[in-house]
Amino acid sequence: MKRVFSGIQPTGIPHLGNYLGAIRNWATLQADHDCVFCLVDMHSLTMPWEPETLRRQTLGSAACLLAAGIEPTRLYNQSAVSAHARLGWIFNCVSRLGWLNRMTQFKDKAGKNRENHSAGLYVYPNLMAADILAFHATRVPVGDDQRQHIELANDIAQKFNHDMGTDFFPTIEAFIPPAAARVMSLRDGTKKMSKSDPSEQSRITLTDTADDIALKIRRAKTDSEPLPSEEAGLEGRAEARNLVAIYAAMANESVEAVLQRFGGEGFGPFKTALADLLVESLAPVAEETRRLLENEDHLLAVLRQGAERARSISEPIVQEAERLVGFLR
Ligand code: AQP
Repeated sequence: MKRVFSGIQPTGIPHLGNYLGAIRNWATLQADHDCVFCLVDMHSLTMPWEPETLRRQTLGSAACLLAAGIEPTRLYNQSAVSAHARLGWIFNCVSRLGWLNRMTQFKDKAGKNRENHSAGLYVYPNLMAADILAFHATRVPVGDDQRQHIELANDIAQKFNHDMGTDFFPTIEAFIPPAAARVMSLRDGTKKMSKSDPSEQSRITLTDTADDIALKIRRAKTDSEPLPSEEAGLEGRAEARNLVAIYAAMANESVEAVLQRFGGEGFGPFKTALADLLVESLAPVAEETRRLLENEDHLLAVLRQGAERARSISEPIVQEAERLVGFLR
């Protein structure tokens, strides 16, 4: 059985992009993969953070994932398992500055004011490689935005193997869902939907009520043209494309099929149908999340149990990596 590793930053409540790009696939993969799912709280320190908010959001994210169908024993938070930090440091020393300089996510997140960002943001992809390889995971379900980081993780694994004269680390395969691989902001179809976008209206979260969802979809930016009947008609219409792609992904239909149904109409009826579809799938997740959040002790116990399992898998792997680099035990 192939091992899957995937993580999500507890930098906010998971949103529709996280759901379609990651969480929904995680839930499906559990049936026939050995899955390890991680709340990557160490990655959350790469951008400015507030301790109490991080604590609250880690619990909130745990509740959302469990409500979305993640099995409790497969979930834990990264900082509770030391294998991540230990292998992350080794990879900091294997990875090359030239490789990190090419990472577009660093450029996007750091913007023009690079000198002021944390060193953690810069070496984030090295820790992500360690997250995966500490478990010898070979399949990593991620959104399209993470493709470059997976390629870097493979470069690190190969260089480690080459330098240490071993074939210890396996090759990782990014598992990118074809539909809605990148969900865009509801306010700007050229920006990805993100937890850190200051506008609440830019994203649908997994704790939104049915009313929140309906309102956000009603207010979602569109243009004044009717929907086209063919995919080519979405060219240059980023917001329309995004909403149609979301509908297609949620309904498990092709974009063409959605346009055949709604093409030629204005956005009104389409938005109503999209809101209904989203409410039907996401409102029960939000309700279950709220229920789980009422019992913080239970959530903490679930994470502790998940961390124990994660330790039992990663500890022998990271100890072997430490032996290979020449550390004494
Ligand atoms: N908009 C998106 N569309 C599709 N997939 C997405 N993912 C994130 N945003 C989208 C996928 O969700 C998983 C977890 O992502 P993450 O939270 O660890 O990091 P991120 O990509 O940095 O997500 P955000 O929302 O943009 O967080 P902030 O604002 O904190 O940086 C990943 O598999 C990712 O591909």
